[in-house]
Amino acid sequence: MPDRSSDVPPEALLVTVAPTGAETSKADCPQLPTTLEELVAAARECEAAGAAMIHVHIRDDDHRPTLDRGRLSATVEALREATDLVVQLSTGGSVHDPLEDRLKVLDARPDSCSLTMGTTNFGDDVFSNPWPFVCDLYQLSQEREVVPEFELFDLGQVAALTRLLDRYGLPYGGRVHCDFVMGVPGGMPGTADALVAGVAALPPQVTSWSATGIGRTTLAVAMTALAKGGHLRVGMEDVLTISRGVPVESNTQLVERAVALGAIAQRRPMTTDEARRLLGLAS
Ligand code: KMH
Ligand code: ZN
Repeated sequence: MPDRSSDVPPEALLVTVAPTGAETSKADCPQLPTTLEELVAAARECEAAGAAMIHVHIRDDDHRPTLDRGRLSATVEALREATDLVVQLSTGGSVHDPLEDRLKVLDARPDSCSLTMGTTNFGDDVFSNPWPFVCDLYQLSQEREVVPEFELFDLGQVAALTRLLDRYGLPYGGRVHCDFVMGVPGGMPGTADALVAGVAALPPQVTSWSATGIGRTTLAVAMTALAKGGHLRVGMEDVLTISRGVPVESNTQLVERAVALGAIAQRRPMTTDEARRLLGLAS
C-alpha cells in the first residue's frame, strides 16, 4: 500500500486564484485581467496576498477566450518567470471550444491542468465532457506528467472520478486533488448540504480537495469548505461582486478575503512549496 500521507500540515490552506475565466467580457468588467500583462500583474499580487496556485484561462487581442497554443506557452513561461505559483491551465476553455483543441492545452506544459469529470448544463449552454474525452485527457496528463485537478460540478461527477481512478490508476505525482465547482446553473447547488454530500462521496484515493461557489454562493461554499478542512478557490472567474451589488475591485481582494476567512478557521496560507508537495509536484 503506497504512503498516501502528506507532510503538509493541516493548518496550511491552499488558496487557488482563478482570475479570468471564459464567461465574462472585458466590456462588462474592465478590471478583469485579460491581457498577459494584466494577468501577470494579478498573479504577482495574488501570490503576495497568499495564493499558491493559479487557474488560467487566456484571451486574444480582442479579449475573447482563446486556446491558442503559442499564447498558452507564453503565458506559462511568463507566469513562471514572474511568480512561484503552481500554474494550472484550464482544459475546460469556453463552452464553444472543440474537444481536440482542449486536449492540445497540455502541449503548453503547465504544472497542472483542470479536468472536468462530466458534461454539465451551463446556464443556457452545455459544457461538454463526454466520458471518452475525460479518459483521453486523463491518460494524456499521465503521459505528459501534468498533475490534473479534477473539477466536480455535480455529485455524479464524483462517482465518475471513482470510476476513472479505478480504471486508469493514480495521476502523475501519485496524489489526487479535486475541486468542487458549485452553484453553476445546471450543476450542484452551492450549499453546505451539497458540499457535505460531495465530500462524503469522494473516493479513498483523494488526498486533497478545494471548493468554489459561483456568484452569490461563494461565501456559503467557502465557509463550509473551511469547516470541513478543505481548501479554497477564489477569483473573478467565479464571482464578480464582493457583496450584494458591490463589484469586485480585483482578484487580490478576493484572495485577501479567503486568507481572512482562513485565519478565522485557524488556517494560514500554504506556501508554493507546500502546494507542490500537496499536489505531488515536488521532485
Ligand atoms: N469555462 C467553463 C465552460 C475549467 O476551467 O476547466 C469551464 C471551466 C472549467 O471554466
Ligand atoms: Zn476555469
